[in-house]
Order: sequence, then structure tokens, then C-alpha cells
Amino acid sequence: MLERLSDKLTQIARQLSGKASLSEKNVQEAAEEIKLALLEADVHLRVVRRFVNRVIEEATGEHVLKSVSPGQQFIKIVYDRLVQFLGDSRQDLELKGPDTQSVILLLGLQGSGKTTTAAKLAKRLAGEGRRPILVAADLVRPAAVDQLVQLGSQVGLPVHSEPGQTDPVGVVKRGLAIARKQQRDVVIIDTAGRLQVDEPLMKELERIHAVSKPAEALLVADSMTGQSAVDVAKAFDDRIGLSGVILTKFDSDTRGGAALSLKSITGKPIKFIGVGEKTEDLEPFYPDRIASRVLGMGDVVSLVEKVQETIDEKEALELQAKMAGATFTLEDYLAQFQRMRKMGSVESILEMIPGMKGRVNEEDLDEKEMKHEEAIILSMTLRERLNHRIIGPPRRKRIARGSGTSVYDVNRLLKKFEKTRLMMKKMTKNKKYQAQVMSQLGVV
Ligand SMILES: Nc1nc2c(ncn2[C@@H]2O[C@H](COP(=O)(O)OP(=O)(O)O)[C@@H](O)[C@H]2O)c(=O)[nH]1
Ligand SMILES: [Mg+2]
Repeated sequence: MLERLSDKLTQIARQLSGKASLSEKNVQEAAEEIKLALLEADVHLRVVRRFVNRVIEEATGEHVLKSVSPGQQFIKIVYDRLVQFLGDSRQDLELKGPDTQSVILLLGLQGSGKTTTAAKLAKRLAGEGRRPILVAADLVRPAAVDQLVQLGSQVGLPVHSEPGQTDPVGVVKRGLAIARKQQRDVVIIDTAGRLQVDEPLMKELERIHAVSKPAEALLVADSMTGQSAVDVAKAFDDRIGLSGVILTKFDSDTRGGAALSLKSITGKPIKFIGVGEKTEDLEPFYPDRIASRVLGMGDVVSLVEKVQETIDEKEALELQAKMAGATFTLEDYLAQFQRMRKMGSVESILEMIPGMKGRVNEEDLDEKEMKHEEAIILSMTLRERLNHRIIGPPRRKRIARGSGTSVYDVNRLLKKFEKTRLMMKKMTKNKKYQAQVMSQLGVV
């Protein structure tokens, strides 16, 4: 999926990632190439402009981090924008609790994949412990009811159908009543589609929407139709109101125009993607995973991200000054814990500091102990954190009680802190070492 877009962007990323420096001209050229790639991917023109402008703006204004190459940093900017345009974070279905009825109304053009998706969704929700029922409300094509009945039996779930009926609103009403009787907590309604948006269809869907009061009204759209999927989404949202989109046939979409344009043009999140014809071929839509896939450089992206997220230059500089001046306090120590947690593991931050790797033994890396230590510091008053010398025996007792630890633990932490402080002071007296740390931390 998305091979064509990915090939292009990966190529641009590769060219840049090796570069030791990036001029404004490099950035402009790369942005121009990205623009072409996006246009070729059938991304909405307005989205392309917004995308490229953002990238240029950030790439030229970005602080330079020494620990990654400018090219890598540029890729990170492109990656962030991709994630943003794909919709930021994963948006799950918003269904009511299992003891009430939630209706999912599936809408869309003919052939977009509504009926198939209805069965896929039902199967998925059943797997999550829900009790779904399907309602066959596409009465336009006689074969549509049979298709859903067949799919229902394939996934082992009930289908409410009334072959021969002509009023879909009645079918939906009765379907809801049966669902209630059978204590089905999710009702998935498959509706009729047309080749294009037309008035009688919209009227019918409006009525179905009114009687079913769906928790989710989802447009099922064929991702291969690119920008026109976005137009269809707009039309349905204006008339019926959508809560999200399911992009089908994502497995065959090499370009990604629909995925990249949908959110920023319609404001509607993509909740799932259809990735094949089988009933298990439905995946939650994760903007970040798709963006990594498109850039084809998952490793680089996560590396750059980690570095940038956690190292605030100012913070690092302040810390350095404190370390050198021995004004390093328990409060700073606490901040270190929080920073380490953001990094994912203690090792990952320590490995960035030269000479540190060998010095730290297993015991120091015990994350459980870190949690204890953190709790202890959190039980101290600010005054105590800023000056650990005032923490005498009564205070130690109070802190131990407050943090659910023992005086022994508090003593041990204070001793360790004192030791760390001394070590830092010694290390940071060495100018050469300081420079090394600073460059490793990405501070110029
Ligand atoms: N490759 C692929 N085919 C799909 C996907 N979703 C649906 N289809 C196929 O698209 C065609 C139309 O699907 P259908 O559910 O009948 O569409 P409807 O008219 O909207 O109900 C069928 O041949 C499906 O197998 C998907 O995610 N990937
Ligand atoms: Mg259908």
C-alpha cells in the first residue's frame, strides 16, 4: 500500500539524510520535490500547499541538533507533518457502554465496500466482546441483502433482513427492536449506495439516520478514488453528518491522496482502513504508523523523535550549569527521573552520555527502585528538595511514611544523591568532558 508515494518520499529522504548541512536552497528544492510527489499522489491542492509551507517554515526556523544530521532533522519535520495531516492520533469508535444499544450507520457510494465493511466491523467488535447484529437496509439491489446474509453467516453473527421489502426505514426500525430484544449492544446498518451522490438517496439516508440515532455515522470510501473520496465525504457530512471515515481498498491504494487530504479538508478522522477482501482485513488507522511506512525510514524517525522530544536545549544548559556549580538539587534529580521515563528506558539516556555506560551498574538501573526514589522525593517539601541538608531524622521518618517506604530507603536515597552530586561535580570540572557531554546532548 502507498508504494508510489513512499518510493518518492523515501528517495527524497535518502538524498537528504546524508547531508552534513542544509542550505535554504536544499530545503526549497526538497520541498518542491515533496510538492510534486504529493500532487502526483492526488492529494488535495490546498493540503499540498499547506503541507509544503509548513515544512519550509519549520525547516528554516528549526534549531540545529548536533546529534542528528540536518537531513535527518528535515525528515523528522516531514514526518511530523505527515502524521498531522493523516489525523494526529488514532481515533477509535465512540460506542456507548455494553448495556446500551449503539448504532453504527455505514454510508457511501455503490461499490465503496459498505457491505463488506459491515461484516468486518461486526467481526472485529465481536472479538472485543461486543454482541453485534447486522441490519440489511440496502433494498435497492436485490443481491445486496443476500450478500450481507452470507457474510453474516461467515462471521457467525446474526443479520436482520427482510427480503422483498422496499422501505429501508421500516427494516431499520424493526431491526433495532429485534436487537433490543436479543440484547445486541451494537447494531451495524448497511445502507444502499448510488454511483454518485443524489437527492433520493440522501433523503432516504436522512430518514434512516433520524430513526436510528447512530453513535457512529461512518462514510465508507474507496481510497483509490483519491480526492473524489474527499468530495463525497464533504457531501455526506453536509447532509447527514459524519463521525468518521473508513477508507477501503487501502491495500490497492499506491498513492494515498484520500488518506492525506481527508482530515484537513473535512475535519473527519479516518477510523479504520480496509486492507483486503476477507472479513479479517480491517485495521485501525494509526497516523504515525502510516507516516513511518510512507517515509520508509521508521528507525531514523524514531531516533530523531526521541532525541528532540526529550532534550530541551535550555533545560540541558541549566542542568549543566547546576552540575558544575554543585547546585544540583533533589528537585533536579526528580526532573531527571521524569526525563528518563520519557526516553523509555534508563539505558537510552545514559548511553548518550560518554563515559557513563561503564560506570552504571545494574543496581542503579533498577526501574522499580527508581519509582521508589521518585516517590520519596515527591514526599518531600520543596524546601527539602532544594536543600537536602536540612533533612534530619524526624523529617526522614515523615518522608518514609508519606512515600510508603522505610527510613532505611530514605537514607539510602540521600546517600546516593550525595554521591551522584559529588561525581557530577568532579566530572564537570573537566572542560573537555563538558564539551563532550554538551555535544552529545545536542546542545551547540
Ligand atoms: N481489496 C479490497 N477490496 C475490498 C475492500 N473492501 C471491499 N472490497 C471489495 O469491493 C467490492 C465492493 O464491496 P461491497 O462491500 O459490495 O461494496 P458496497 O456496494 O459499498 O456494499 C467487493 O468486491 C469487495 O470485496 C478492501 O478493503 N480491499
Ligand atoms: Mg452493499
